[in-house]
Amino acid sequence: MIEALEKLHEEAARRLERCASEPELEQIRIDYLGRKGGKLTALMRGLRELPADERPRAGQELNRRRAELEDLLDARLKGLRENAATLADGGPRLDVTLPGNRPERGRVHPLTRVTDEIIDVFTGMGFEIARGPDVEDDYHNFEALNIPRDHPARDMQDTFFVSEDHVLRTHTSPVQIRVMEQRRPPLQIIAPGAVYRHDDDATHSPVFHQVEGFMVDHGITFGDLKGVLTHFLEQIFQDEVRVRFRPSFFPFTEPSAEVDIGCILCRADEDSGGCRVCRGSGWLEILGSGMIDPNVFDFVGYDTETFSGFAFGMGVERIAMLKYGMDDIRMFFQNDVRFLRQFPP
Ligand code: 2NM
Repeated sequence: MIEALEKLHEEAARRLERCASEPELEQIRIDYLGRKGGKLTALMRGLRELPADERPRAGQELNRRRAELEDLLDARLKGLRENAATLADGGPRLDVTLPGNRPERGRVHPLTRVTDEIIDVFTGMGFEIARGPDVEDDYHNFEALNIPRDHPARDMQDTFFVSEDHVLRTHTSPVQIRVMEQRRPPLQIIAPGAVYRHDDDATHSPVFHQVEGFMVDHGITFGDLKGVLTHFLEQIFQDEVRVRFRPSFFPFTEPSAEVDIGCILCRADEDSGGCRVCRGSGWLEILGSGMIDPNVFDFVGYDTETFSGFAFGMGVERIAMLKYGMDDIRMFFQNDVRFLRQFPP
């Protein structure tokens, strides 16, 4: 009797586990607890045939099992109804106590970082930021910068022409011309932005970025140029950097100087011979600069007896490549996340 009860219970529990609908559940209830054909009910009836001394214990056990089965049936019914309600409601609810999916933080592009650092140093010295069009007319890109139509300097820049007399600006100097046309000294301006040259290899991109700047007032000298640019380089490349001014030529400045820093890889050791960054010279060319040519002042209508000024220009990619030890400019524009992820957020 007890054994038969055990078997019945196991059988009923297994069926309940697999049961997936209310009608199925009702059938299980009938099969075990039904008044007529219920298997447990049949065992209850069999009690009478048991010897009188076994009856109380068997009866107790039967009642216990019956109650247990009723509980199981009720619990399963509740579960089935909850599932049905959840599905009818459009699926499982969002568990707001679960930890969220943390979105990956974006990063500032290395060229933007370096541009921002350059801008910060100059605004710290009182410079303003100016911007201008990427498509320039011949006058602002060349003519007013003392680069006349047949001047050989126009061959130095491989220009993208948009039309007969419009070009993609080859430098940001035309922005300075536009500022000088509209305003009077004292002026301290930098012009950051994209520039375009027909050139494409590991160290030249057809689109790259410059920061150019100038300062014009009464009595600005080459000493001012040296002071401002030395401070700038010390800020960007850390204090111990060595700075060297070397005579050069630009059509828009006279005199002109290129500015070098001691090599940041071999630390300006001129005897080191084979450093891959400075190619053994111990020096890296960073800036072009000079005193603004009086011809440029004539174009914008400044009195060359009253005002003087200096100007300078630099390539953002070149500075970023030196800072981050890169040898291919194209990395900046491929947007490969393996490259971009190396710069901290
Ligand atoms: C350079 C080097 C030297 C420059 C000159 C001017 C302007 F408009 F004021 F004349 N802007 N930038 C300049 C001077 C740029 O880049 C290598």
